[in-house]
Amino acid sequence: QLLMVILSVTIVGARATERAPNPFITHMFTADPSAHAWEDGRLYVYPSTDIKGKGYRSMDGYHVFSTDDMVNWIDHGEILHSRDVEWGTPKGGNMWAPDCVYKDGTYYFVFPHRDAGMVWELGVATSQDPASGFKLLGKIKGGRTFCDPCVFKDDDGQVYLYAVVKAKCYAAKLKDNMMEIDGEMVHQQGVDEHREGPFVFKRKDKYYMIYPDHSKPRNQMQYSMSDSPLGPWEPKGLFLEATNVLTMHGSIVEYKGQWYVFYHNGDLSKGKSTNRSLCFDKVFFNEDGTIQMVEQTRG
Ligand code: FUB
Repeated sequence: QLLMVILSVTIVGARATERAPNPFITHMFTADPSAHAWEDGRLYVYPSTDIKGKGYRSMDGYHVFSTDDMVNWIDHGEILHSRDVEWGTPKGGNMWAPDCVYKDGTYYFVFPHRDAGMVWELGVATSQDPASGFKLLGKIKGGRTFCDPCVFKDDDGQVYLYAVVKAKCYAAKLKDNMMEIDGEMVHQQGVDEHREGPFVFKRKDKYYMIYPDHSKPRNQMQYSMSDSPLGPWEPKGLFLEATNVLTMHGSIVEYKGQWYVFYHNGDLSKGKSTNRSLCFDKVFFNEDGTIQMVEQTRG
């Protein structure tokens, strides 16, 4: 098994620069990046996979990527595929934006996948390793019809689930078993421009929710701040302009003292909205905690 793991790891970038150029994953199409700095000192990114020449319903399988220097990225290979999900649609595909959270020695990978009736369910797979060995645990009770999950762990160990129905964001505590919602998913107030793909992080006792908005023709990234993980949220506006694809989806993480935003663009597909590629850029905060406009780098 060790040999399998070693063989499945691919070095995808190695340059004598301060950072990998955007897009930083170039050997396959990837979207909706959820980035986390785990206890082993590496930065991991959990995106969804776009399939060349195909649409959103064909999105299938999840890879994990990691780095320890923002230059050299490793593709750890596929950690989960629709064929591994016994309650999923027999058509396969329909594996959209995931997230991952580390709790009590286990990595919980949470992903939206359509069931046999083509209804979205939130699945959970677990592993003791951040980038391999994930096994399906089941689906979150009460997670039916929700999509684009975000799982945020607060400093006290409580995990919160955020997810989307009809362009509205809902959230609740997850029980310790990570398979049940504690109470009910509650509509989040103060994220009025929200469209999909919420991501929550904490900085200096403030909670931030970033989310794609309804901007036409291409979504942009806005954010809201709160003193509580379940809001109410105060809208703070735009911090990341649209790229050259219709959707926007991303995450913010601190790694080695620098904050980064991860998102996707269409630079490797001439702007095809269903063939996206991962990018990252530095994020800076003002004294009052608000986020400065991000300078998008290309190439
Ligand atoms: O990638 C498929 C869907 O497009 C995601 O779930 C949305 O957030 C949007 O990026």
